[in-house]
Amino acid sequence: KILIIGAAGQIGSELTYKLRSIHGASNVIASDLNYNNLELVNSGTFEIIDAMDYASIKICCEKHNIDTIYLMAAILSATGEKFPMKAWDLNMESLFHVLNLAKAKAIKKVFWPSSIAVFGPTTPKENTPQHTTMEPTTVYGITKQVGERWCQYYHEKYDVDVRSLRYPGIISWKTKPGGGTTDYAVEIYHEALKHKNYECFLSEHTALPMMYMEDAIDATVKLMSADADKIKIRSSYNLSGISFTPKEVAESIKKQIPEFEITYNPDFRQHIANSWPSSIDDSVARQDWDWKHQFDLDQITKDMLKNLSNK
Ligand code: VAH
Repeated sequence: KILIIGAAGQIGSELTYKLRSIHGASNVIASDLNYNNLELVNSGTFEIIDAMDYASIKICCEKHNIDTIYLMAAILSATGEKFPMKAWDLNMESLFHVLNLAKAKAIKKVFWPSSIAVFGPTTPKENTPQHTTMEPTTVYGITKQVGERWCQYYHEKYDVDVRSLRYPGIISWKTKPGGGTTDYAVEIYHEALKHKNYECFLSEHTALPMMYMEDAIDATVKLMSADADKIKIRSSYNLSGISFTPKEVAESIKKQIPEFEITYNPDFRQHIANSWPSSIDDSVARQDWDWKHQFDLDQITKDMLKNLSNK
């Protein structure tokens, strides 16, 4: 059975629904410290787990006969800059707990998300390659870089089957993201519908790698179901869909809502965004396990506005 830690989060919640549709609801246990998402809590087995508490994770695995864990709990880039040691503690302790359960053969498989935040200002910005200079300047990015090192170490030293993706910014409508720098690309759709204008906290030409949630979930399912011998990268795979700037997403929205207006008022998150690549080369993921994204910007815009209007 599958346990999702951090199931109430932006990716965790959609991963829960998707994995339940594939494996059956009774075979996917959702867990989080936050139990306020009643749709999620009432959609199947839900356990309250603190990702930093090894005992509660271990007990849950024994209780539900878990063999695979998706560790989706983390403090993201913007919040991590406000609470550096909390971000380090949560992001690292939770990873060690899950890797050590796998090392002890208490579970068989682990998914752990990395991020384009592993890259820094000295990384080539365009079509950032799988193997390159990585000097992250955010606490979140540091936890993802060192987390990748530990994933590769546990795979090579203890034969742990841990798999990982360097997610770009992810756009979705079901569950709001929390504390990220790419969150503007979600907020802008909510504001476009509510107020027909949006004050963007990044400057208009800030290009960042982005992806629609459906693509991110498909990539995660594809990676985790691939034969182990196809997985050549045990740190974390570059993953990319599209790249766009706030100006480009505003133009895409204007095609649907002509009177939409955007203004720019960059805040501390501009410095974080400036340290990240503007586009990613994910050719290694494409060749190793046949990855391909589907959604382009206008398709994302149409799907976001349609679903947010119906919500
Ligand atoms: C963040 N959404 O903004 C996350 C993600 C690449 C960005 O890691 O921190």
